[in-house]
Amino acid sequence: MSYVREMIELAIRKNPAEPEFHQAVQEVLLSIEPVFDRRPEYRQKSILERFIEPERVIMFRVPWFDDHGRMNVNRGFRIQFSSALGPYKGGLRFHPTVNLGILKFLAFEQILKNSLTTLPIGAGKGGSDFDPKGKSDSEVMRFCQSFMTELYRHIGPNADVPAGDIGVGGREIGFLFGQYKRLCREFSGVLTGKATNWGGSLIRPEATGYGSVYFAQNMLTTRHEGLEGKVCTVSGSGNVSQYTVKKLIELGAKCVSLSDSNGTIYDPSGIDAEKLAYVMELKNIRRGRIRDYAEKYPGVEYREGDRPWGIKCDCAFPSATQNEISEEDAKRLVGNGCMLVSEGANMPTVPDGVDVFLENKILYGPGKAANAGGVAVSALEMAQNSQRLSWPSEEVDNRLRGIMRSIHQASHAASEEYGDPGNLVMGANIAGFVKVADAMLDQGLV
Ligand code: NDP
Ligand code: 2IT
Repeated sequence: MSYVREMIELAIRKNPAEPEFHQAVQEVLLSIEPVFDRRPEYRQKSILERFIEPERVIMFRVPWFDDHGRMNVNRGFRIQFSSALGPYKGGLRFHPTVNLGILKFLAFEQILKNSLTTLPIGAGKGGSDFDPKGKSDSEVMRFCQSFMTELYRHIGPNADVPAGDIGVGGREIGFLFGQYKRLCREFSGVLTGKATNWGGSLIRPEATGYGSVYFAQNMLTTRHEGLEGKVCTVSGSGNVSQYTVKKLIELGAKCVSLSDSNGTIYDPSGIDAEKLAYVMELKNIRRGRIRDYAEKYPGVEYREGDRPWGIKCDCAFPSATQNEISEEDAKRLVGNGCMLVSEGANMPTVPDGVDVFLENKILYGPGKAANAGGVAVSALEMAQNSQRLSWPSEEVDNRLRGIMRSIHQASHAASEEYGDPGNLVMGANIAGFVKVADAMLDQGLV
C-alpha cells in the first residue's frame, strides 16, 4: 500500500466517528501523493504521521446562566494543530453542530490555508456547540466570558490567536477580548477581528468575501475574462456572503441569491447596494431570517429548505458551510453553464462534487485558497498590533489583493509543475504542504 493510503487508513482508524476530518485528510493526501516520489525524506522522517496528528486538543466544560437564571452547559474546544510556521491561528465557531471532528477538519485545512498566505502563522480552530440564535446579548456575553475563563490559559499573542467563524463576529470577539484582558491584565493582539477603535484592522470584516472575489478574478484572468455582467449565485447570508456580494456589485456582476439554514432567496433582478444594506441590517442587527427579504422586495422567490445551486449562473460563491454542494448540485451547476466556483466557505463541496468540477475543467477555487483572505488579514492585524500602529484601508486592501494573487500563482504553478495544469485542488494542497513539511524537517522531531 502506498504511504498516502496507509496514512489515510491510519487517520480513519485513529479518529473514529469524525467523518469530516476523514474527508479533509483524504482529499488533501490523495492530491499531494506525487510529492512523495520527489521527496522520499518526507516518508523517512514520518512527516505525514505527524501532519495528521494535532499537536494538542483541548476540550472543556462551559457553564453559563441564561436570562431565566437556569444553568446551561456547553462544550468548548481548541484544536492546536500545527505550529510549524508560527503561532496557532484560526477561528472559533459557535454552532449547535460543532463537534471534535468538524473542528479537526477545519484546523487541518487551516494548516495549508495559512501556509498559502505566505504569512508566519500556524494553524488552529476552536469553538463550541453553543447556539447563539435566539439568545440575548447578555446571554451571549455570559457564555463568551465563561468560554474565555478556560480558554485564556491556552492562548496568547505569540502562542495561539483565535478569531471569528460561523456564529462568532464582532460582538463575540468583543466579549471574549474583554474577559481575556481582565484575566490576564494584558491588552494584546490575542484575538483578531477586533473593532477598529480598539486594535482591529480595517478591511478584516470584508477580507474573506473580498478575497474570494479577488481569487475569482485571478482565475478568470487565465481565460481573459472578468466579472462584469456575470450572473452570480451566493449561498449563506453572514459575514463572508455579505462582503462577497458587496465586492461583486462593485465589479459590475449581478448577484441573484442568498440563503440561510432555512432556505434561499432568488432575486432575478439582482441584489443591489440598497438591498444589501437591508440584508446587513436584517442579519447583523435584527438577527432575522433571509425569508424576510422575499417579503420586502417584489419579484423575489423564497425557496424554503433549498440551496441556490439549481439557479442558472455563470459563477457560484458557496459561502455558508461544509458539504453544502452535493454531487447532484455540482452537476446541476455545470449543466446550467456555471464556469467558475470560488469557495468562501470551508470544504463546501463534497468530494464527488469536486470531481465533477475538475472533470469539466471549470475554474474551481478550493476554500483553502479562495477564502484565505480572511486569515491573511487577521495576520496583518497581528502585524499591526505588534507595531502598535494601524494601517489605512487602501494599504490593507492592496496587500490582500497581492496575497490573493500570490496564492493563485503559487497554486497554479504547483499544478503545472506536477502535471495537471489548472487543477487548483492539487496545486493549493501541494504548494501549502511543501512549505509546512520543509519547516517540520528543519525543526526536528516535534
Ligand atoms: P456567519 O455566521 O456570519 O454566517 C454563516 C451563514 O451560513 C449564515 O447565513 C448561516 O445561516 C449559514 N449556515 C451556517 N450553518 C449552516 C448550515 N449547517 N446549513 C445551512 N446554512 C448554514 O459565518 P461566516 O460568514 O463567517 O462563515 C461562513 C463560511 O465561511 C464558513 O464555512 C466559515 O468556516 C467560512 N470562513 C469564514 C471566514 C471568516 O473570516 N469569517 C474565513 C474563511 C472561511 P443561519 O443564519 O441560518 O445559521
Ligand atoms: O476559516 C478561516 O480561515 C477563518 N475562520 C478565519 C480565521 C482567522 O484567524 O482569521
